[in-house]
Amino acid sequence: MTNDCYLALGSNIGDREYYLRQAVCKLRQHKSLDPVRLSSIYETEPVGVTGQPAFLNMVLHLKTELTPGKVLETTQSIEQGLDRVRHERWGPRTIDLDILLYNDENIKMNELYIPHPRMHERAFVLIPLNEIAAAQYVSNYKQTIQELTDQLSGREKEGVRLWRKCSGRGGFGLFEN
Ligand code: A4P
Ligand code: MG
Repeated sequence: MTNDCYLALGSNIGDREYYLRQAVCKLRQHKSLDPVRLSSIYETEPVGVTGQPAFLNMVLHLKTELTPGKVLETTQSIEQGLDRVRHERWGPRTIDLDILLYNDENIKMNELYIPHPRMHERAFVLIPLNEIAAAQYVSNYKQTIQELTDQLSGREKEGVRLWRKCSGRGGFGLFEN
């Protein structure tokens, strides 16, 4: 499969690890998606709407033949299948699947912005992404993921704590059904 795509996964309701695991399983089962690398799982303080439970966040690198629009359709249908109910923006959720990067393309469609518009300032995205894609250059920001991560403040980094180490191909063992 020819295109490189990075997804961010987040959960802060119910059995958070279960929802992450289910989402990874469903992505692996899709015939046009080939997940190749996982980050570790991090526990993170909520950003945006505070006063909600802590999140588990991770990042996944996958290869795909799907267009970005089709990847979004797929991730949204996986969210629906995992009890995702949309109440308030940035509010609590069983599972959130965001597309971070698709190759090094800049995409601005009605319902789809890639790179994800807030990824460059979010420790809960950059720290896991830096674990698996530090050297990845993002033209939109004219910087690598490592450089973006280095610009996070100490306070932002403190809000992101390693929760379970499971990066690399071997990490998929944790996500078998
Ligand atoms: N959309 C546009 N671009 C994209 C993209 N690149 N990937 C559209 C996915 N979706 C994209 O998303 C709203 C709309 O964004 C969709 O209809 C889609 O067409 P949503 O998932 O329904 O709602 P949301 O997740 O509440 O909004 P959004 O904008 O994705 O929120 P964020 O910015 O992802 O923030 N704190 C911690 N610690 N960890 C988190 O994971 N997540 C959020 C959500 C806030 N605070 C958090 C975390
Ligand atoms: Mg989202």
